[in-house]
Amino acid sequence: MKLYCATTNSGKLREFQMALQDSFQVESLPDLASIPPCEETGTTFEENAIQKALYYSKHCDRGLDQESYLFVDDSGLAVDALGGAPGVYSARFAGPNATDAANNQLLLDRMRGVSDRTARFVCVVALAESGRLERSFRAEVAGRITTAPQGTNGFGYDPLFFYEPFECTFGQAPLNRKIEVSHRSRALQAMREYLNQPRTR
Ligand code: ITT
Repeated sequence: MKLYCATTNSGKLREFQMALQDSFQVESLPDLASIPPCEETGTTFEENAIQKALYYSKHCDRGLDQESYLFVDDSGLAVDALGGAPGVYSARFAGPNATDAANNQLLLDRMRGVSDRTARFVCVVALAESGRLERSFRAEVAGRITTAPQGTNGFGYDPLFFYEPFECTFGQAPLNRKIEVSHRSRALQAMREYLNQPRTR
């Protein structure tokens, strides 16, 4: 089965393709660059994921394969000592169009002197077809925030996210190891199991 995805984040796209490569052909929605970006006005990952999935899947019925779903992910970092921030604002923590480096620096500034450094990455994957929501899938992975960036793998907050079982940050772990345990791959695994079940459409 072919699955279309819609994301403007190349780090996510790489992980989608890696995590699903054994089961599905994952392709970026054709003409994504010409579609105005979806506004994300929700206050939860679920709301934003569903908003994006419904928006982009409406563009999916123009000449694409009949039996194709589109999925998106809305994800972010929730830091306990910051009351769950940056949360749904993770991509724009340091302002609209903020770079990963600026977001990471702001997070380090906010966490200076804070002893409780527990955090989690959260991902909600929403699956839709022609403007109709099929289902959404949520997953998390727990870690803690370092006091300086470590590693250059991955994207976003990966260099600041220490994952105890690996004894290193996601920025230091090879991508294939992150993909075994991450919030994104767990949510995608739930979607894979759902799509592999017999169902009526
Ligand atoms: P799309 O909406 O186009 O998919 P986006 O980057 O704006 O791209 P989100 O609104 O879901 O996506 O924001 C996700 C942000 O959360 C992302 O930019 C990172 O800052 C952070 N994030 C999510 N997953 C991450 C991961 O696996 N590693 C590091 N940072 C992550």
